[in-house]
Amino acid sequence: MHSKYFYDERGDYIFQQIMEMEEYYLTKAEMDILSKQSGEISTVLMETASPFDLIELGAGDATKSVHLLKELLSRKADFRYLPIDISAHVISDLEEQLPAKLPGLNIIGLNGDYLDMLQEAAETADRRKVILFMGANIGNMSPAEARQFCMDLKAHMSKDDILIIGFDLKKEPKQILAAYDDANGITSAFNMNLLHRINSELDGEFNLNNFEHYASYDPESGACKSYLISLKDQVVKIGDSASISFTKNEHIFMEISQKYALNEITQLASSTGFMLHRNFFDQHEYFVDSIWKVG
Ligand code: AVJ
Repeated sequence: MHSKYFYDERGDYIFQQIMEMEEYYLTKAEMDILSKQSGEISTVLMETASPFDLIELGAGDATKSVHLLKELLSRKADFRYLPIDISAHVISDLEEQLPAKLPGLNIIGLNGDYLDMLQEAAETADRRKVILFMGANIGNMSPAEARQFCMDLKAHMSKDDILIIGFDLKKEPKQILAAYDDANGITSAFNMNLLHRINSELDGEFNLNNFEHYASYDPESGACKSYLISLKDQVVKIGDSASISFTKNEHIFMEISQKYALNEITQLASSTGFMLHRNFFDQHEYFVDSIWKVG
């Protein structure tokens, strides 16, 4: 299942609720980094004096990047902000709301897939690029997919370009699991929304009561995975011609949220052609925003 299918309007809304959950430490941790260390991050971005495009992959509501944008504006950095998001309304909201919050911000929103839009952004300008890929969005890829994605990013980058990439770190397994198996069932609703989407957009007949959310975390591989488990033998029609049969306890794999150890991040950078320049941690060291440079 490609993670982009989670984020229709309802999915965006449920994800907002996830970010506000007590158990979901990731957003708070990255907010801690951006709110306290945007000054130092800006210094790194401005070490080269030339103008740049700040391209954010999966910008969402940009509540974290706002701190960095503020800092760059106050330092009179010469840059444009190009948020990329798969949700059209996310992009139109940003274009509407950010300039009011951040006077002087030059913003050009791009709605679409990361790499397509990155290509488009690269074609419109020959300025150096700073790419933000935060929020542990890379966690939705398997380690092999993440490696391929970093190589694809690298192929779109040139000398003096910078990548800032957010990883959720391996930590106490119970803490990780709780973030994806919350007491109020919000993560369950996030997953169920995909069945709901199939029902409404593809004329499916999933009965959501016949499935149950199940999350697992494997401290060895760092893979946190979520599934929907069929509660009985059932056949689900989708549209006029398709049907899927499930046996009792059969699983649907929904999502991976991969966790990384620091040495795995260093290894990922170097094996995909980057140089790890600096790591920024939150106060608990739950999360890292890692700055990678192109040779
Ligand atoms: C948006 C990929 C960072 O994996 O933590 C949260 C998505 N899914 N709870 C994550 C998600 C279920 C989230 N990312």
